[in-house]
Parts: sequence; C-alpha cells; structure tokens
Amino acid sequence: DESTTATATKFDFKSYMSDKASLINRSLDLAVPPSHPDRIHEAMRYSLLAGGKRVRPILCLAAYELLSTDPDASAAIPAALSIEMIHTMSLVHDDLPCMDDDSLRRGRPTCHVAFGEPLAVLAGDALLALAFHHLSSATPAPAPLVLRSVAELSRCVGSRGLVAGQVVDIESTGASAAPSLEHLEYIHVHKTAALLEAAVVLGAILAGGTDEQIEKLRKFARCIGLLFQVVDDILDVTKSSQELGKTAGKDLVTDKTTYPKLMGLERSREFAGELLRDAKEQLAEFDAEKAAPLLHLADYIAYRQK
Ligand code: GRG
Repeated sequence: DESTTATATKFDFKSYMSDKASLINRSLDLAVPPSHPDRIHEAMRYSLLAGGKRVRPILCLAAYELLSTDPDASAAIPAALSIEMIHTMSLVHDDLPCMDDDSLRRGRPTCHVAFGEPLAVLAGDALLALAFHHLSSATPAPAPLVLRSVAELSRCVGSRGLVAGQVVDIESTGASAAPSLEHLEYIHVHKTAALLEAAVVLGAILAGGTDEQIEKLRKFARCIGLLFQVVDDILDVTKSSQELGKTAGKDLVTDKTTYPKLMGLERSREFAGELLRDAKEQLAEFDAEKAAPLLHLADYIAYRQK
C-alpha cells in the first residue's frame, strides 16, 4: 500500500489535492479577468481554466509549506499561478500545427482549433509575459527573494530548460537511429522536469529556505520530474497492450522513443522505483509531518493511472 510508505502520519491527500486545486483555479480566474481586447483574454482563459491536474502549482505550495513558518501559503500563490501559466502556454504552443498539431487538449478542442492560429500563438506569448508580471508584481515577499525566483523561473523555461527539451525532441523526431538513453533523459529532464523543478524551487526560495534546503528540494523535483515521464511511458505501453494488435501496431510506426522501448518494461518499472526512492530520500531530514504533502505528491506521480 503506497500510502503507508510515504509517511506514518495521517494525511488526507485527496482533500489536500482538491482543496489546493480549487484554490489555484479560483486564483487563476481572478488573475486573468476578461478584459479588452476580448478575444485574446478569452483565449488565455479558455486554455488556463480548462482543468488540468494542477500538479505544478500544488508542488510549489507544498514546497513553500514545508519550509515556511507561515501556516497559510498565500505568499506563494502568485508563484504557483505563474508556473501554471507557463505550463499552459507550453501546451498551447506544443499543440500548434507547426509543432505536434493536436486538436484535443484537456478534453476540449485545442486553443488554435477554438480561436485560430494567430490568437493561439499570441495567447501563449501573453501567458508567458503575464507569468513573469504576476510573479514579480504580486508576490508579497522581500525583493531579493522575488528577484531570485524570476531568475530561476526564466532559466528553467528558456533555451537551457523547457525550450531546450522541445528543440532536441523536435530534432530527434524522424531520425534514423534510435536515440540513446542519455538523449531521452536529456529531453525529459528539460521538457518535463525543468518546470517541476522551478515549481518546487520557487516555493522553497519564497519560504526563505537555505541554499542547502533549496538544493535538496531541487534534487527531489528532478527525480519526480523524470519519474513523471517514465511513468507516462509505462502507462502508454500498458494502456496499448489492453488494445493489443491495434495500438501495438500504432506504437511501432510512431517514432516516439520511450523508456520501455529502450530498456524494456520491467527495467523501466525498476527505474521508476529507484527515482521514487531517490526523491523521497531528499526529504528524509525534514519534519515528517510537514513533508507529508510532497511525499504523497511523489507517490501520486509514481502510482497514477493516467
Ligand atoms: C516555454 C517559452 C516556452 C515555449 C514552449 C512547446 C514548448 C516550448 C515546450 C513543450 C513542453 C511540453 C508540451 C512538455 C510536456 C509536459 C507534460 C508532461 C505535459 C502534461 O502535463 P500534465 O499531465 O497535464 O500535468 P495537465 O493537463 O494535467 O496539466
């Protein structure tokens, strides 16, 4: 039973997640009000308020709560929202015809399908700008901490972070040779783990964490970021095998490289187990009760079914 491996203390993870997700949803609604020019704000709100698990902003609040003496995490809300704005804009751009060309996202038509390509590009751009505006203007924390957060987030998102992962992914699509394990890891560490890392690290910075604490949490986030993707790849295979012939055939023609393809299903599961253990080890020296949300979030990423 994974819930007992996380912590011995009683912790209602389900309520924690739904309370935090509603807080994030309410705050996003207020942070991006309908305004002139109407269509661009409609497009931004359409993608931002379309649901989503809100894992990244919740990680940000949980990291803040671990290190802060402040019982309510409201000082970390602008940072948490900025992370979700960037996550959403990366999905909007990822779905564009010039990238993955997807027509469905979070259970509804993608932004460019609903609003047209020019508005989808601009909605992404505007969400990226708004993320930094909101983080820097609405965070009630000492200016040096806010400045450090802005530097951290911009690094994680740019051409050495999220964008780097996307570029290397695009470049390797259609390549004749299968990418190496290192190559696959590079893509995931940048495309997926970088933003989870920023989420956790911003929470830690704004709570006034020491450098040592921040680095421990950074390592935690990198492990769960990679774990997120390994589990995603495993779920791809296990879901496909339920639909045997059809999806297995589809899997062969797509050039998407996955962990099970490179190391086999069993080894991928072991690797996921190692990443989960490494992640939890980073939290061993923190107060167990205060670390419970992050420990459960790691389990949630490891054991999720979709
Ligand atoms: C960031 C400036 C900038 C540009 C974007 C398009 C692009 C560059 C990057 C692509 C990033 C991308 C799509 C990464 C995949 C991330 C991922 C694992 C998405 C799924 O996350 P979930 O499962 O989704 O948390 P929900 O919908 O629950 O939020």
